[in-house]
Amino acid sequence: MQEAQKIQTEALAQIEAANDLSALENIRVAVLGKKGAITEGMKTLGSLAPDQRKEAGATWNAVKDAVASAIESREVVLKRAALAEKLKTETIDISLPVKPETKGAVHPISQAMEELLAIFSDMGFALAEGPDIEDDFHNFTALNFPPGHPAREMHDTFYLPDAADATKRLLRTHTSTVQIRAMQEQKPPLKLICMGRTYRSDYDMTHTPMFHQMEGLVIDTETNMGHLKGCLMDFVRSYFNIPDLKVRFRPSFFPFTEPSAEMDIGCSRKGGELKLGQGDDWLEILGCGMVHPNVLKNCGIDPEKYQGFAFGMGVERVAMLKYGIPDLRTFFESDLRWLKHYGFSVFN
Ligand code: 2NM
Repeated sequence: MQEAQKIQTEALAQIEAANDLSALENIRVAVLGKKGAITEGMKTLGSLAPDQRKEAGATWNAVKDAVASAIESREVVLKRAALAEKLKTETIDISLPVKPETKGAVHPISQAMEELLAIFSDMGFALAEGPDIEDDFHNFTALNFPPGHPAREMHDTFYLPDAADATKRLLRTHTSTVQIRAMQEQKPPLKLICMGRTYRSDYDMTHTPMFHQMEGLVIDTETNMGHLKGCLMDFVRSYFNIPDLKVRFRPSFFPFTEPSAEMDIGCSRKGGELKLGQGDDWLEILGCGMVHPNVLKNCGIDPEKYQGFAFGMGVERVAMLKYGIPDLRTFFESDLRWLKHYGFSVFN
């Protein structure tokens, strides 16, 4: 059995000295491979007497395990070093000046969010911000999605590994999480908007796994559906630059508002061409409603004293309508020719 010990000692020394993954692989083949030293050693077990075989078998197995685990640990170290080396050579100095031939432009999403912010700022709304990585409470529970409610599944949520304290973490499926945080942290009256990235596991002609939302929230003692209608009518007329744009409200459902509605704007689809502010057809533009008393309660606001309205829209959708961009997925292809065509000047 000195043979087995000798092989182990030598192999462990070689493994420790291996400087790259291919050297390590050569050692593995030489020791554990089909014709490797340990494999050959184990083949001799058959010729031993039964009592000797038991003891020798245990020794060879222990040697085999020790060598295999040493190779595994060395492999982790070498892989980490190889990655660190790769990262060192692949760094990009983002402080370098851009190449003159890759002149950029303001992305239509950024442009649309700037325009939305300007309009709502003028109306007295403040901008609120919050994290993209959220927890189940802020994304669902506080918004009156009961546990096990099918709407939770409908959102095609991207879940992350649970936090250390076992809270369920996820990528926010809507920006309402920001408004929940604002209601928890601030005292009414509130008048704020939020906008940013949202995530749902969905990909087809009209859905991308990441998209942008803009939402608004107004809370005060007397706030009612009339305020909601006036505010949103002013908004679409200003955003689309059509002073007499017609709107209509249709009943809808969201867990976090009651009553809930969808707002349409007047349009024409004559000859297959969409024209806003003309004809007598309708186009859905946003969702809205009076904040559900449960939502207020969940955020520490007394629904007997306060009430409010909220609304939300897809930034890609309103950008496509305003700028005439036909295909949603092109927003995320990083195609410079597309950006040159649909992008905006920084100085505009
Ligand atoms: C929508 C439609 C209706 C909404 C509700 C809230 C909150 F947090 F106050 F409850 N934020 N946003 C809301 C209401 C969003 O998007 C289609």
